[in-house]
Amino acid sequence: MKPLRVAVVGHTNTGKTSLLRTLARDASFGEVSDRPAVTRHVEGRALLVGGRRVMELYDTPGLEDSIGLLDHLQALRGDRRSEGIEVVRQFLASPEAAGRFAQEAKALRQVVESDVALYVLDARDRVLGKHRDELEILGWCARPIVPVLNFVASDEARTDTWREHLSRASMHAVAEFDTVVLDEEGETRLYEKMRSLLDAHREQLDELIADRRRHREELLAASARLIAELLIDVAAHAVQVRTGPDVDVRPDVDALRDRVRERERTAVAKLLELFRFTPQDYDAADLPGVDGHWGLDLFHPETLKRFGVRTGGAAAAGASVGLGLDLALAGLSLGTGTLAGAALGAAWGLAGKQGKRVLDRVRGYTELRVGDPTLQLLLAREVALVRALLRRGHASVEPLRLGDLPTERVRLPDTLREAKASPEWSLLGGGGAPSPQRGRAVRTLAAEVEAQLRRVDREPRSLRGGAEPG
Ligand SMILES: Nc1nc2c(ncn2[C@@H]2O[C@H](COP(=O)(O)OP(=O)(O)OP(=O)(O)O)[C@@H](O)[C@H]2O)c(=O)[nH]1
Ligand SMILES: [Mg+2]
Repeated sequence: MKPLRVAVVGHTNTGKTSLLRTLARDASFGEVSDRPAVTRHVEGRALLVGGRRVMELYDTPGLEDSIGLLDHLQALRGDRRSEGIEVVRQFLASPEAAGRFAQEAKALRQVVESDVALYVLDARDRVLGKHRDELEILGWCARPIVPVLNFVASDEARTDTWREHLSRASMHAVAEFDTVVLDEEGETRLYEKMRSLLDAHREQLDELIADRRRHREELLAASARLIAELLIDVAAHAVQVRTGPDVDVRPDVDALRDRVRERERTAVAKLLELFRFTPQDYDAADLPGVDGHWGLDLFHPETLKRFGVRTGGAAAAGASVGLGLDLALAGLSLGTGTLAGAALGAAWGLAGKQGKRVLDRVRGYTELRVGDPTLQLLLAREVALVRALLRRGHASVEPLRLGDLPTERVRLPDTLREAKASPEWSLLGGGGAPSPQRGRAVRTLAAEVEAQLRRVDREPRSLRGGAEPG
């Protein structure tokens, strides 16, 4: 079956190119700008399902002079009773279509050559003469038209006024959208509106709707897996260091932190890639731009506090061993040989099972590892990131914002406790191939993380501002 051809038309600056970016999940399509008349030519983009083109979207230049064009078309028609489409064809073949109305002609030609037109409106606009004329001209093209109210997330959107006006113009299948805030249900409704007007293309639109749903499920599962791998790597990682009055563990502490930071950066890069966003959307070096949250170092107690994680344990551990590293050690757990072996075993819950490592500590070794608060922070951050990515339209030009953190208190999954007793699960130290045990742990943890992602995803979403819950 031939792909469904869709012309995206409307006044300049209403977000036509942005709509294409969002529907195609492609932030690099065309040029999006506040300047008027940015798109100068028709440009197409296919939507694929299972490698097949099911829809072709065509971006068009904005209709600038619809008032002048309607006058022109009416003059062309004169007293004749010709159908609108004939007049439009006559116009498209005339010199004016290459001259004075060149931009408009490109858009109209694409409408005439398509199966349906999406007529994009800025819902913040007042209903003006130019809109009435645009609608009338599109009516002459004899193609089904689905008006798309864009910018509906804005406080100034006049959605009801527009619906009423469009309804008076006999347009009842109106879609609401905001290209910056991705609302999958809004997207589904848009396709459903098209389906209601295009019986011959039902199947393709159904396929597309189903594919989008499936894709979202895959995104959730794949994100959960990336987060699980990160957490297992970090939780299981342990470094043995000597302790004593004359030993400085700071270099070891710093090295461990750097490894963990780098590991988080890798995970974030993979998450961005998974959602088809580019590193420019979230620049690790440009930290303060992102709502302050990302700007806070993973190991700074203030960060833990901001993310609602209590620091008592780890910071206190650093202080209590009297190494004078209390704050410097925040976020890292410190097992220490200065404690009695029995107390230590109890504290770590490792006695018997991990005899040698306990013994090492008693002999004046200590084990550095990332503490629970930091693990909680990592989990909270990554969950917040995925939530923001799930709601980010590919037309967004603002830097990625995490918004408020998920309201749910982040609980550390049990699998992570097990990970702490299994340093060989971590690939952080450069270790060998992943073991089957690690694989199982990642799967178990990923299932828990996925459940958490679904919960935060269900949190009420306000369209305004995107990521923050209502
Ligand atoms: N907040 C918000 N901004 C949007 C939305 N859609 C588009 N924009 C912004 O509006 C401006 C115009 O968007 P474009 O997609 O370039 O508009 P266009 O209709 O293709 O414009 P021309 O090609 O010039 O006709 C850009 O600054 C976009 O970032 C939206 O739904 N919400
Ligand atoms: Mg454009």
